[in-house]
Amino acid sequence: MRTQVAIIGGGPSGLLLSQLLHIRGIDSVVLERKTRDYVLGRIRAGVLERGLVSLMEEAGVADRMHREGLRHDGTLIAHGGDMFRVDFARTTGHSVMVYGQTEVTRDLYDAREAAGGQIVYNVEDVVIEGADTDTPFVSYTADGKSHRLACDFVAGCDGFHGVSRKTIPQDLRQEFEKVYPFGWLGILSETPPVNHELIYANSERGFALCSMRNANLSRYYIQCAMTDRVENWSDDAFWDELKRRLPQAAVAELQTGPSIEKSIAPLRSFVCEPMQWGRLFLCGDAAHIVPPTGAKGLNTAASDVHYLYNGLRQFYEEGDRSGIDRYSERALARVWKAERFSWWFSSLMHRYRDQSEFDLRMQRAELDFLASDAAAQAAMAINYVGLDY
Ligand code: FAS
Ligand code: PHB
Repeated sequence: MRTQVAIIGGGPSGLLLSQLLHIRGIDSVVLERKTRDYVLGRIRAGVLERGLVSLMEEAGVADRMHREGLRHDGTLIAHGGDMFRVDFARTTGHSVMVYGQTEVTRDLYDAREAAGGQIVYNVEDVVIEGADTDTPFVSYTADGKSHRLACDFVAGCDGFHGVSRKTIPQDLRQEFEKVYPFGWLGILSETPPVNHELIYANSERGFALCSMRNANLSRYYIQCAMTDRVENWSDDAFWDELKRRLPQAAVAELQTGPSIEKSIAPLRSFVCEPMQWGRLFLCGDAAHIVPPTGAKGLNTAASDVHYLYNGLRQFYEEGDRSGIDRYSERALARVWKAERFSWWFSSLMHRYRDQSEFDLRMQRAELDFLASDAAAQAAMAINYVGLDY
């Protein structure tokens, strides 16, 4: 079998790239380890930057997002029992779109399958060969048979635990990592959101986040120990702890109910440099990870896809290699800014066991500065709605 671009991974990165390439008549094959339903069953991101909204429009998959997504012009930040609002629209002229990653991925799967896109599910034993030559290929097993997919380029969109990053020789890779000493316990409940916008809370008991998917589907998180286990948390225990971490004005509006999903996610910052090797290009979680505090994981995957898609488009349409030759340099310039914002916002909003009294005073001073200074809020807002590509 042969294609122009072999895409490893059928998550949002791989599917968005495949759909954008399809729109420009560039052929790709997506190799996905799991089934479509398994991928759609993972509850992940909830907030889309303006750049990802535009890419969904460019990919022709934005109709349902615009119908069902929620435009948010700001967010609330709670600390010390009080709350203040950061107004994205007034300070940046932009908003964010609240529309779950599950729905983004579903729209992309539907579009690829409607267009007859080639997606191979349940692949195993994926090996990327000859990435540093002009004739790369991908070998894999599917339905018990061995396959060989010849291609011009390979897009490694297979997430943090995939094979693509490890295909780059270790002596050519530099990896940067920070593991946070806590995790996020998240639940999904069929209840009305506590507020029409998100609430990020820094309380003396730890971080909490009130988010949503739609008018009757809420997503809540509380900071938990990295050794914590989801079976240690009954629904009642979760709701009681969430209430302890929110201001009374929010608690008064909170509607609780049974969880329909409950999971703990570890938090880490991670970047692999470079994000390309020969004709292999890493996109999304295959190359970088952020703590979800700043809602940058999915959105930084999208900016990678923007740079790679345009580089490949220029190569095929104009014979211009500059976009693909500079992919890693261009993607990393924005990746590191997203890493910084995610690290800054995580450091601001979480409580660390080893924080000294001085550290706590610094955190409170930073929150007071953000609460009271328009320039500080504008700096947060432009990072939150998404920096330019
Ligand atoms: P993904 O991991 O989504 O997709 C990679 C795909 O590759 C998967 O479908 C996998 O099955 C497949 N794959 C892996 N190895 C393979 C192989 N060898 N062969 C073929 N296929 C292979 N981001 C936010 O912005 N907000 C959040 O709240 C948030 N919460 C998160 C919670 C969790 C538990 C996790 C893990 C991540 C969270 N993220 C969040 C980040 C998340 O949204 C990612 O940024 C996003 O899924 C990145 O998309 P992809 O790069 O496509 O990677
Ligand atoms: C979510 O809705 O899952 C979500 C929203 C904002 C974040 C993280 C997660 O910063």
